[in-house]
Amino acid sequence: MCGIIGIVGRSPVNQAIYDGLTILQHRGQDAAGIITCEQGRLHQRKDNGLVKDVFHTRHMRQLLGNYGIGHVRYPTAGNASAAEAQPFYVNAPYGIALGHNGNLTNADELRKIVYQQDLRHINTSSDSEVLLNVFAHEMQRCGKLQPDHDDVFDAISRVHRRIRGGYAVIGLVAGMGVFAFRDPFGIRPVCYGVRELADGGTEVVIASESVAVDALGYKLVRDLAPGEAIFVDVDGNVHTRQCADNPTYAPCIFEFVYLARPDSIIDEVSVYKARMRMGEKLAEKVLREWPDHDIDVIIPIPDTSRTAALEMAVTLGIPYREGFIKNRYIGRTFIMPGQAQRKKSVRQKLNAIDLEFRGKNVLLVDDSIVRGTTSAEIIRMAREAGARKVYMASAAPPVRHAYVYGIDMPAPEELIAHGRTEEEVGQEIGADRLIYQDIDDLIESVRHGNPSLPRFDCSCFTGEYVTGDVSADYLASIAQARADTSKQPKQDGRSRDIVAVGLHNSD
Ligand code: PIN
Repeated sequence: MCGIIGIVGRSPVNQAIYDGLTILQHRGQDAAGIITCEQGRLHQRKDNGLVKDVFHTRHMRQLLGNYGIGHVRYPTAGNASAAEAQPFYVNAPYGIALGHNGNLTNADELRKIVYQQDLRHINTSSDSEVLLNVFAHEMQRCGKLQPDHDDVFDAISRVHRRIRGGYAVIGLVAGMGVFAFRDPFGIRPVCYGVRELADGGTEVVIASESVAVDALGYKLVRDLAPGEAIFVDVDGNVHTRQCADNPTYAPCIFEFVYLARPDSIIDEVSVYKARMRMGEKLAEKVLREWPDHDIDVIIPIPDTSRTAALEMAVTLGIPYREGFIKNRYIGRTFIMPGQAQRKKSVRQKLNAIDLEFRGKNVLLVDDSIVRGTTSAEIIRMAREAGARKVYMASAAPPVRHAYVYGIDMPAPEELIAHGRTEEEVGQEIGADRLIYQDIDDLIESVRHGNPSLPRFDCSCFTGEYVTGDVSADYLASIAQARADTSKQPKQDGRSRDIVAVGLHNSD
């Protein structure tokens, strides 16, 4: 999962892109990058690290220009070196920069074609660099010295025909403007907003989530439709066009479960409200299947699950208590390598308030159970704090399958629910009872906000892949790639020489 942003302003955009990336930081804490354009010249800064650590004053001073794009990365494919921080850049044709959120399921095949037929060199193992070169090749085919937005849209239409997967792309053509497009299933989110200036000018922002649009002081216009593209020229004129052959909505439901910020609205559904409904549905399931329950108190496992847990408590008429306090200075546990480290970090991250547990039957609520390591450790902590019985509820159904559209989900063998029944998972994590959300209830929780959404990508729960091209061979190859990567020592990623070819990368 990654975050993307692009801004066409009437004054320097470096600070606004930086602020936007900080707002989108939850979508990726691994690397960050910005490319701006000033009088046809591109300026770039990218590196591994959080936004606040990648951009120093000296970098910001060099990111000149009134339009630009930015990216925060959470690694999904390839390795995690600084050379693979995004956006990527090619100097032919025109000077194009591009970053994306998602994953291309035919990246390996494309990589070969880009090399053998398009005669282009790919310098990293990132599928974003492949995507950039596919786009650049398709732009080259228009053959004009000064392309216009129709040429960009024609190129994007051809790109859609060549690439597969889930992707939300942000890009920039030097001297022309900023463009973005969304995969034909709308798996990954992207929206845009505008701001009218007092002098009559318009500024435009395109971002992964509406929270960035709001917080930067823009008015949300709408989400891009599946397969749709937007082009904003340097004067702030907005052009849009449907560029996919058979677009159909199937947004990723995991955005609503956990990935997106609750204050975002995706595809016209409030993430916050969707999480509230997940809590309500889960409570209804408890009442239906366990009417004589003996739950004394509902305790969320912070942060994401709070919204659902509170709504569960309200629906069940049971007290809600913040029994775990989170150290806000520690990052997300699943970005730390190794099970032992993950276990230890749970205790560094969360501490129990014993009084809220002592002698009580507690229902702990989490947004999802993935590896189950955190759940098992937290259940132990609840018992140590004196709980009589510890029940567990997950606002999402069992995660049993690989995720191929751009979330760094563990391989199936590492998923606690893979090959296990719900009861077995409950035993494995040490819960006295485990309640999972039903898939239909999860879908209904989200769809309620926008009944026109025909379906969702629920692949990690169901094993059904909406793009229809995910074969058993592909799943085996990504599992193998994951296993190989985990054997390699993590690069320190300081090989910045290859990121700066033909472009000013400030150090
Ligand atoms: C944590 C959100 N959420 C907690 C992410 C843990 C699965 N985990 C997914 C539960 S927070 S595990 O809100 O960002 O703090 O099942 O893999 O152990």
